[in-house]
Amino acid sequence: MGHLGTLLFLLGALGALADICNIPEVDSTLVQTLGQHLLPGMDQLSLEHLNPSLYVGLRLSSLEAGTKEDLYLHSLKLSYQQSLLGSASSDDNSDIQAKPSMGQLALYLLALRSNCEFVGGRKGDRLVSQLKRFLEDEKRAIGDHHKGHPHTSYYQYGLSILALCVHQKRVHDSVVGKLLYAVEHDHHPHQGHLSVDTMAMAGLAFTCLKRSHFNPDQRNRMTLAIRKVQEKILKAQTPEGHFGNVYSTPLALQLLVTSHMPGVELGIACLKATTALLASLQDEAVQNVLMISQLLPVLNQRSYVDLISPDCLAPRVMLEPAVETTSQSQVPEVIHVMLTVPSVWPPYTRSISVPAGSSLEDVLKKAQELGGFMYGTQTTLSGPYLTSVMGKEVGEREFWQLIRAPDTPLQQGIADYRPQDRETIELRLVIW
Ligand code: B12
Repeated sequence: MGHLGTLLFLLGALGALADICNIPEVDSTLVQTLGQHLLPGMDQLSLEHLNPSLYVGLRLSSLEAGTKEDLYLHSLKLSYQQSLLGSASSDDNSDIQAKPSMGQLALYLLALRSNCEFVGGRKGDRLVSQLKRFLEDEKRAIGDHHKGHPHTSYYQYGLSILALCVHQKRVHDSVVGKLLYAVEHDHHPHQGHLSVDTMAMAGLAFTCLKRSHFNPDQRNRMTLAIRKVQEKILKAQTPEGHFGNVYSTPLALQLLVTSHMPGVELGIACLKATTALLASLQDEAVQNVLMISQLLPVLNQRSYVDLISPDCLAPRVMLEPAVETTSQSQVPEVIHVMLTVPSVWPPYTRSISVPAGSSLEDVLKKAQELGGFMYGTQTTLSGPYLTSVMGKEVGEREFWQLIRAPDTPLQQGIADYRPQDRETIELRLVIW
């Protein structure tokens, strides 16, 4: 009987280990290398290039960038306050600089919180009111019967609730209710699916609300919604181990580390995901600053929910600039990429020659130089976003999808994706 007791105790302990998501300690050199990708971006201090997500990622990581980091936060404060609260004259049409979106304002609030600041004072209160107004507008766009869509996305909707929550600002049950409904009815035939990233963000928002004891009347619904999000993320695990794809895995892990799932082997799924993630990092698949900013907290066993009470005194290691390596200059090999745009009239197809290692953006630039092709981009936190092709600007809920022929959507944007020789890239106008 004694032996059985010990056995049961051991099994219980193993079970407990298995239903929580532990991220193993990661090689510090790898973390340094990732962090180094953030440094050049930290010298770009104009509103268009400032990236609050970068600051949040760094503060929740095991790395620090010393005075650079302080200057960055200072610039964020100046630019965001000025553009969002600026004088009335900056509201007229002469103001060419776009105002930060709802999601960018939310990320700015997360950045403040990651420096252990609570948004406050007259200016802070106005920012909070703005974010609440944004959410109210989105709630109206979704509509009483949930037939509409937010102007931005459910991702930004969840992010905004999360940002208000970590600042201990409450939102009305009806606002939270829209996100709950979206998660609960994810298989709704007319609404499409929420991506793993969006689900994870919603789960992080609900987790924050629950931990803060906000919206008590919706507590049970939130518990069930978190469970649904966890299940959906686990179901999306690929044979290699990623949740969704390599780029949604960081947020998915952020959500899973905040929770446990009785009766489910969460520990194993997380271990598999971390192993897959580390393999992708070795292959240098994650170079995008925004992606690194979502990943660094996970590698430090942190998530955005930790911003409820961030630890600003936790020791962090100084980020050292990368050592420049001089590569032998060789005449680069030329590759040929077929660029095709069937969704315009007349359809466009042309083989474009570029040096090997060029990005898709280089291919588009070259095609434009050659004539007969035109494109336009918008700067976003993820990099240049393709907004127009052959003069066709995207309408509401449309986007120019990047596809590797015949039908594989790219998992990177035009600046990061590097086509192979003889590859065909299609730009396809689709509804999302
Ligand atoms: C919502 C969303 C979309 C929406 C954006 C429209 C909208 N009104 O929101 C749609 C469905 C259209 C979309 C399209 C694409 N997306 Co997307 N998207 C997201 C998501 C879920 C949230 C983005 C967001 O709102 N961020 C918060 C706000 C505050 O930041 P922002 O910079 O202001 O947001 C804008 C940009 O993110 C931009 N955007 C959206 N996706 C992408 C992708 C790239 C590469 C760029 C440069 C910009 C961009 O749209 C946002 C709204 O304006 C992220 C998930 C994530 N983990 O970040 C994926 C994500 C950024 N997208 C991704 C990808 C790959 C794409 C596509 C390239 C897919 C494709 N094969 O065509 C295209 C972009 C093509 C193009 N035209 O340049 C990847 C990027 C991975 C990477 N390596 O960087 C992510 C991380 C999803 C994933 N896990 O794979 N996306």
